[in-house]
Amino acid sequence: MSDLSPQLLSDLKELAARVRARVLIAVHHAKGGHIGGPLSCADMLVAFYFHILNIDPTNPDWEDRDRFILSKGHSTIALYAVLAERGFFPIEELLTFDAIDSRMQGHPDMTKTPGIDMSSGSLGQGISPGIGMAIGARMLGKDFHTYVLMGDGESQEGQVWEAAFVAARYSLDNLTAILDYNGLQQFGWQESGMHMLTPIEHPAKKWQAFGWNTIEVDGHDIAAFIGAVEQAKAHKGQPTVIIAHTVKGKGVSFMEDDYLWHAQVPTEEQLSAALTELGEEKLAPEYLIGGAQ
Ligand SMILES: Cc1ncc(C[n+]2csc(CCOP(=O)(O)OP(=O)(O)O)c2C)c(N)n1
Repeated sequence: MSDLSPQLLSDLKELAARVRARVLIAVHHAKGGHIGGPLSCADMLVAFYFHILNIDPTNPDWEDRDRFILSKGHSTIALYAVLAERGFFPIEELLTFDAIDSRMQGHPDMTKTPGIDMSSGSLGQGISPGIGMAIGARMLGKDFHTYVLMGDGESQEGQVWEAAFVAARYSLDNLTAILDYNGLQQFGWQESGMHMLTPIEHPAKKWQAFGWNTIEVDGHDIAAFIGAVEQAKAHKGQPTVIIAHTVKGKGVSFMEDDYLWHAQVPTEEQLSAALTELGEEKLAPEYLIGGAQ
């Protein structure tokens, strides 16, 4: 467990609520986008960009920075919200999400957006460039760390396991993967109601079989998550995967644990209710306040 001050922890929690609100507002404004996945990883992204990563928002291409790859690229609106809060670009730009020619594309584009270390969106492809970055750091004698955040549905892609095998083969202890283990993906199956079988069962055993060190943690407990990352960085001789137990749609009760909120645009009423639940009514766009009256 990390020894964060109570004040810092409370600031990070507040930030995570604000990031969730910004995700909902941006998707509502764009009339399209993902919600469940971004809300699932919001706490971890805040932990990374406000505490863990060695980065400089004024110099996003600083060559000694830690690298972060959002392999589950469909969750990028949460990453944009965190990057905006961290000062990589203006908050207002979030409202250009998914618009033609915007830097806030529906999936992250490293050639467009400051702070994005790798383009992604086609699931399964994030660990491979993460391996390249980790080997690159080793060859150049640099001590930056590379992190890759991926989904459990994403883990059905074969490339994930080819990459897992290679990372262990090279003993890449400067590479940490995070599995956003929310147990849902894009669709459910009728016979199981809102649920489907967890995309990847017993992930720790599987990653261990591929030669990785594993740590399990609650992905919404920011202090515990930061502690898990510190443990991962301290582990030598093997790459580590942090299996973060999460809830898809976390933070908004009527979106939680329901695959139908994977990618759905909230109505004005739903957005209002969600912002109230998050304690972020103050962020509600004017048209929404008008609409709700
Ligand atoms: C190769 C590929 N196949 C399908 C998709 C469409 N797709 C986008 S998100 C998603 C589900 C992802 O589920 P998961 O990785 O569990 O993410 P989360 O639940 O965190 O949203 C799918 C199938 C894609 N982006 N890439």
